[in-house]
Amino acid sequence: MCLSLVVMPAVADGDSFSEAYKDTLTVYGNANLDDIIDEDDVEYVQGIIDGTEEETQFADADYDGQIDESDIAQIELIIAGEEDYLVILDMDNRTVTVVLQIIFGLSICSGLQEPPREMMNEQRI
Ligand SMILES: [Ca+2]
Ligand SMILES: [Ca+2]
Repeated sequence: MCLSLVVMPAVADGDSFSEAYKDTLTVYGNANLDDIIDEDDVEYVQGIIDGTEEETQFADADYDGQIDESDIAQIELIIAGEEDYLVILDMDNRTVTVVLQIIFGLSICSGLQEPPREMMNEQRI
């Protein structure tokens, strides 16, 4: 069964959003505010816990309001691809928790779908 639930950016504030977060992956866990979640983010959160780095908007990987070891655990799960959920900031500046099992289901579904007819028409022009 294919659900039609897709995390789609709203067009409206897309410009100001991409201005504000130009090169930043807006996923909680991206503690150092670059464009990827990797070991550097683990180190960065450790730095915040140790008091050597500034807290950042996306350092609270599990979004429970505090930055601690559980955020490092969540980031390590993300790196390993084993996270149960992701907390992201969407294009409307809303914080959204995405349960990944749904996404996996969707990507399997969409992989089986034919391209939309409108797209095919456009390609013929
Ligand atoms: Ca990062
Ligand atoms: Ca946390």
